Amino acid sequence: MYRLFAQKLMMVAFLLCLPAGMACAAGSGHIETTILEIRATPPGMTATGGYLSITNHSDKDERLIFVRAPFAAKSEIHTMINDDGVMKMRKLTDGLSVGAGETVALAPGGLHLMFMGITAPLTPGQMHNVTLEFASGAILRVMGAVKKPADIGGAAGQTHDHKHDHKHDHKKDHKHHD
Ligand SMILES: [Cu+2]
Repeated sequence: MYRLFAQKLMMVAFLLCLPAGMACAAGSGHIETTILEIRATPPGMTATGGYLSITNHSDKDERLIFVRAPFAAKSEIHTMINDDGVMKMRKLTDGLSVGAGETVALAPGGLHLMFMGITAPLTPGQMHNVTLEFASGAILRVMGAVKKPADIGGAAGQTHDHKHDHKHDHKKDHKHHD
């Protein structure tokens, strides 16, 4: 009887964690994110990028170590490096550091979540939950909105001048190979 009650309590605790951008681990709530923007994919394209900002409100350094998306076989954290004048994507094998009190922005042309092994096209307007796991044990379920490439980052006050650069970067992203 008591055990059943405890299970119910845990269920309630779990359900309370569901709203997007709320951290779920015991004693956390220290991580906040913007809505995740996922780049739409045309049919046949199996990899795409996701962008959001992550803020660590605590006084301890935090690290994003794992990403899970229901629509992708594999999700990674990538950065862009300049390799002799050629921009290339690199997996962050040790995760993404978010220092105490810091905000890290993932945006086209730089840091991004890389979703691979996508079997069905992601079309603008779709919403998908994506799970972010941090080194402290904090687990965050964020709401991901699929958007056209031109619409990504629009809320951040991008100008028309930047659009050219973004398209350029997207092409590079598409060349992603394992
Ligand atoms: Cu990538």
